[in-house]
Amino acid sequence: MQKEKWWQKAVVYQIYPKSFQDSDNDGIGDLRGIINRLKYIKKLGVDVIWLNPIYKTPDIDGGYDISDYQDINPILGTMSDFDELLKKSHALGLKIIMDLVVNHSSSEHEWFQKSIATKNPANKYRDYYIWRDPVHGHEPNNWGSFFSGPAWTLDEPSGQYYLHLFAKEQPDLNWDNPDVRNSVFDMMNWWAIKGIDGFRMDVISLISKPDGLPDAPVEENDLYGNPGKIVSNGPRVHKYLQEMNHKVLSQHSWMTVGETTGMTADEAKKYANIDGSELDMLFQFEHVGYDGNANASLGQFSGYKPRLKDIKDSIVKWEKAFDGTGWASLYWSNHDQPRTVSWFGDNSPQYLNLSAKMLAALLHFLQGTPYIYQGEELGMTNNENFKTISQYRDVESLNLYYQTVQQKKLSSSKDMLDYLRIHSRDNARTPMQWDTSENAGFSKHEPWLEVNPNYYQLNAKEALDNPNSIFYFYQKLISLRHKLPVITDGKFKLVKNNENDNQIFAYTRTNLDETLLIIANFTANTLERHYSVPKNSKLLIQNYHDDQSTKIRPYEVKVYQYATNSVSEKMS
Ligand code: TEU
Repeated sequence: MQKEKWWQKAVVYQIYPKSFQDSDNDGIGDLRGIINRLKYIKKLGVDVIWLNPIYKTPDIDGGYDISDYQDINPILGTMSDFDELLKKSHALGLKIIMDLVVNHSSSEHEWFQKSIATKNPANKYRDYYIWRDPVHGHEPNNWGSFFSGPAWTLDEPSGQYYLHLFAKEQPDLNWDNPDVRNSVFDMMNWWAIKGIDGFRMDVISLISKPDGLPDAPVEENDLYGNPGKIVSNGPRVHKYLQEMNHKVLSQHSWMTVGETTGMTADEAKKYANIDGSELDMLFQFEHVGYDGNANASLGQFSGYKPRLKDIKDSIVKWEKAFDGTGWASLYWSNHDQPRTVSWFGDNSPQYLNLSAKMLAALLHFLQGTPYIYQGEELGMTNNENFKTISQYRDVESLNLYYQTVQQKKLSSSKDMLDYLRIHSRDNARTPMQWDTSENAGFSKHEPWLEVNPNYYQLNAKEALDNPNSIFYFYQKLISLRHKLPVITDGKFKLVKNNENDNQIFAYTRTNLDETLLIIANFTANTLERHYSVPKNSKLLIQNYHDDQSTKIRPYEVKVYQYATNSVSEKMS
């Protein structure tokens, strides 16, 4: 058994700074806004804050297009604001991890500006990015960008194309160039000296492109090949991450989490191996990617609720995959996903509180490090008031809308708006709802993205005044994780015969001393189930006020705790 690492007991709170709290009333959240809300975060009880990118950026993609990795976006504040945020967080016992976005930079980054200036081989920056000659007068291969259109843009003066897996303003860095790697590692060490506590690494599974950049498979109805299929887990990705580990990560007691698309369990174990040779853990997307596949050509944008069976199979698969060999990140949502309670739960007034708590408990008793996305602790929902395309700001949603409408993939643009209302990334990015004052207490200025009108009922002030709130439920889950070793080290097991239950998720966590039995109803129906619970067991946490034993009410979750050796005296 390896020695426990600090991040194995930690809970992370994710902040999307533009939407958290505006301190200077320009309509955009900022670092001083976060400083002003540290007490709130501390009250929730989390250990770590993950900040989405706060660096200098033209902000084409929510700051995931960085023009200076060692400077702060002036709209969010200054470097001295950042230093103060770090110092004040540390004083409260909160660690800070930053976003590391190095698969690509912004096209306004000095490296790219020098790269595009001339193709003369004496220009060392040309090779910082991925440039290729046209093939038969066209793009070098058939890859499409994840944000619609081709993944190549022609630079007319030099006659070459550069690669961008995301927007054309996000050129991909050439990780095969050792100068690029060393520049990135130096930059990471510069942040280490500042005293940060780790990095979340954006699309890190995409950094090593396949040799020869071959064409990618084209899905039905698509104009371009999907590079996701062949770029993820490229030939040298582990070599580069081991080099990063050697030159940077191993020198610090950080936590690192890789965002990895296109992940398999075998690959994942290489990235997040417990031997510490690469990263500590990773985000994989399987459990958030189910949607009933109503319209395959729209991929993630089809709007059908996921089935519990799929989610369960995926969670079980990943818990087992990492058991004793790696470590999982546990999350329902982030800045790219719909709101947890709207997608996985039921955001009707009747069931919002119950289903948000059920989802919280189900996730927080799993093995791994849980992440809470800002506002999830309040049960913030998708914005059902998004009705026209002009209300959206997200580049992915806008590009998809215009491409779909242009290509007439859907019968009407209204269908696309329906899809966006369910799945657009802007659902997660609406401003944090603090109280019932103007703009939910987020800003006195009109916010950069409109506030969800449900803030009158759903806000932090209301939650803090209500002992039955979702906020206090999360607070309790976090404190249980800190107190009970079984939540960190217990073996995960699905309850017998639960595999095919499409309504209830029931599992146990067991260590030598104690066992937890988690029973969660994913439906709005009252169900009858018989689980064996030892006589002397205690109800550790629940979202109803009493226990009706075999009756499991709508979205009910209950967690029993008992001594592991009492299992033998079980009664039905
Ligand atoms: O997201 C990577 C990623 O896989 C996205 O394409 C994701 O699948 C999609 O946004 C879901 O709707 C990361 C960041 O989290 C995202 O915000 C950035 O836009 C992207 O990388 C590019 O840096």
